[in-house]
Amino acid sequence: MGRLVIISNRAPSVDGSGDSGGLVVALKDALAKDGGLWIGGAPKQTDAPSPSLIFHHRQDFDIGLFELEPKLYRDYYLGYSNSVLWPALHGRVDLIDVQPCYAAAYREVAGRLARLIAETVRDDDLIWVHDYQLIPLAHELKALGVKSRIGFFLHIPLPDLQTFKAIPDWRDLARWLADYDLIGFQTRRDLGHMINIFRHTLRGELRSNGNMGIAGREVALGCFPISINVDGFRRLAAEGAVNTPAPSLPRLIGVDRLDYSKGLPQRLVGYQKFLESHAAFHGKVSLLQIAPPTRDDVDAYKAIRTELEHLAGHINGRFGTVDWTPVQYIHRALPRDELAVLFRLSRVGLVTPLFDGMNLVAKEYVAAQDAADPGVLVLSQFAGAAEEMPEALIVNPHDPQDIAQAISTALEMPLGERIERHDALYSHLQDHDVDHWCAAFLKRLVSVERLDVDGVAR
Ligand code: GDG
Repeated sequence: MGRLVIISNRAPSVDGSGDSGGLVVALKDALAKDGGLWIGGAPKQTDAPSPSLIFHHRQDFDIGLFELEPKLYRDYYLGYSNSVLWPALHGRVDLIDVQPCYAAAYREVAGRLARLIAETVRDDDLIWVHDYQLIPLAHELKALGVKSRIGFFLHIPLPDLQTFKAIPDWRDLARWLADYDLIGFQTRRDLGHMINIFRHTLRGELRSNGNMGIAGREVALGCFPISINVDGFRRLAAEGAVNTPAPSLPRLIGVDRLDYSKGLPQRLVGYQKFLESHAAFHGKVSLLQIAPPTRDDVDAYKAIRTELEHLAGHINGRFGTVDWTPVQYIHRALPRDELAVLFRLSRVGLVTPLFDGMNLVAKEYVAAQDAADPGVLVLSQFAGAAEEMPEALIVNPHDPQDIAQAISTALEMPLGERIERHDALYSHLQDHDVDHWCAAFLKRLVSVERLDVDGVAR
């Protein structure tokens, strides 16, 4: 077996700084094993992009950076990826902004990237492509004669067939997906949607091994819920909390990129409902919402920021007193270690997206808790994490009454029940951490039998 080659829209930092969260932590060990390579976009785009990958050697793995012209990058990333695919795949077809130059840029980037990758990969390398920005890559690589096994993991949700068909290029997207050897999803929900889309669009047939027969070949599908470094995050929280005073009031916490999929206005409306119906809690609880900016060049993101700031101001104006601010809102990213401590010292974690592939904050909140006096997780039924975390208080994020009720249940939950729920959540997480996720995907990719529909090995 050759190297593991990871491909994503953004490459990790060349010097290893900023490796503390997310994918890099998840994949580092697997990459370090056999001299792995990570190919991803350079942090800055340039008017004179390099015609080849720019290689950097890190101690743990190699990095190959690709550069794009700023206009092409905008149309591919802010345009097609985040103004067409992101809203559509999150079920927000009302927010899709279709411009012909966006789709052209998306294909152009995949085509160019494939040519760069084809120059460097060998047949026995294992290629793992990440996320919606790069769906056409396997198609482009195969057209160039690349023989490596290619897997794809979708970090965000795949919606149902009707919603999927709102994307003008939905047939192409389905075909491009079918060119992978293995497609991984966060949830059974998304996997079911893929099966349905393949059946309808490409006459896919589900086989007894769970793979689909499509256009003369077999595509493997699987559900691989992503996770976090559970032990590492628990330690970060526990060690940081030693020298941090507990907040003066029981705290509710929310931590989300400021994105319309995260249900932030709905969460604040739910909190407002709670305050309306629970006067006894006035002055006795506070909500800390951390919502760092993201993609703020896209109009829909400007709108959600205005809406959230308006609501936070409204709640504070309506309920606040000289001594009490019901909502603390921070529109900035905080360091990861500070977040871990804030999670640990918050009585309730509010994770209420309208639609989310997984939602790592839900897992981080649970991992950060003090097992002897844990807080309570309130979790949207539409977060992928809900499939694995039934011991959370599961809510409908569209129903403010439901959120209000869950907040009050969480705040009043007896210690015994909090411990019981937390124990169950934590022990599941311990057995399903990020290493488990990575190993499960790669094991499946390596073992995919590459058969054509007649059962003949390719
Ligand atoms: C996509 C999918 C899927 C947030 N604010 C700060 C900060 N964060 C960190 C969180 C968490 C991460 O960012 C966010 O991860 P999520 O999973 O919650 O959401 P997305 O960014 O939308 O990620 C999602 C994920 O991919 C992985 O597959 O779960 O469904 O949408 O780790 O803690 N980190 C720091 N400061 C902040 O202010 N340091």
